[in-house]
Amino acid sequence: MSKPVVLVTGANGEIGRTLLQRLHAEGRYRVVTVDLTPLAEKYRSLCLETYAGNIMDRYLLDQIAAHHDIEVVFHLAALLSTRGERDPELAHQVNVEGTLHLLRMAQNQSGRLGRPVRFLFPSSIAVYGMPSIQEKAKAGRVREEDWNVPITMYGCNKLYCEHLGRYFTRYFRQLGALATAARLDFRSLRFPGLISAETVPTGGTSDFGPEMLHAAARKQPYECFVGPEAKIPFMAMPDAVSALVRLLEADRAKLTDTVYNVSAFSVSAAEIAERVRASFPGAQISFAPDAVRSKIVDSWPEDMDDTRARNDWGYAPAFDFERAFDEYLIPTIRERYNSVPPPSAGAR
Ligand code: AKB
Repeated sequence: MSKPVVLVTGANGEIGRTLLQRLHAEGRYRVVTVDLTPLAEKYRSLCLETYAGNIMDRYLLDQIAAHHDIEVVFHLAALLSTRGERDPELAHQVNVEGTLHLLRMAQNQSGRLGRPVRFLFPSSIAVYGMPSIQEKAKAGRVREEDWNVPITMYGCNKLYCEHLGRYFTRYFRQLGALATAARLDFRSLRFPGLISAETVPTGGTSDFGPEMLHAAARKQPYECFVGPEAKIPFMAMPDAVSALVRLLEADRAKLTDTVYNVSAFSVSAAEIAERVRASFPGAQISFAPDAVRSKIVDSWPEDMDDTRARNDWGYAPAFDFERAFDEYLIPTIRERYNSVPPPSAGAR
């Protein structure tokens, strides 16, 4: 019996690279990727096939589906929140129309297979819109149905695609002959800011966390674009990939919804800076808040209530703030940059 085929879009991105390594290590799937940029050789060798192309190209997606019996889609390709504010129209095209093309392809594939293609979709904390710092502090850990009033094009895109996925899963062509055909199985996670030791994100507004850490490892000064008090939830990248794979494997009958909050640790920019300085003494970290990017981060909740994910499919992050730095970020980044900071009483 040949292993099922998984399609990963945006495979060259932050989540994509870590996911490819995880799927390869687990060895249960054959992986096909599509990304705007050719996959780096290190990752290409982990895949059955790699395609360089645009998810807006329906012909390419149909060709990929014609050559590979895809049973799972991890749709990671997206323009993130800051990049999306610089070109909202393009963000809509990629984030919404591109996603619709993938959903259409997965729906057609479900019909061909006679069973649902599982469609994993990373949504985001960006779907929330807290009206003020005071409300944000008062609300604390928000539930999935609270404050769904995003202030960015990216947040609007992610929220709408959550609803698109629910529609394809439960109601697609409910009036037509396809009403009883196999529909796809959409499963979505609302991620907080993600911090990877391997890569630095681009185009996001939660990027201040990883940017600060990687700049210190490279012994470069870092000017943080939000204020020290800016606070949102974060997650170590290995936990993000573990959550995606765990949700993929979850029993559909136990899932009470198609969208889940997942969180790990809620920290301020000042707390990240303090922790980075403890590991990289002499790190030059300053704060020069950008008014718009600060407003975006302030509109995101301090934390997300992930009780439903824990109850329905056993979500449990391995890394809290301290463990993320002590056991994953600092050791991996030091190895990556070969940057061993000078011995200091403050170093950990
Ligand atoms: C962004 O900053 O846009 C993303 C996100 C929070 O989804 N990292």
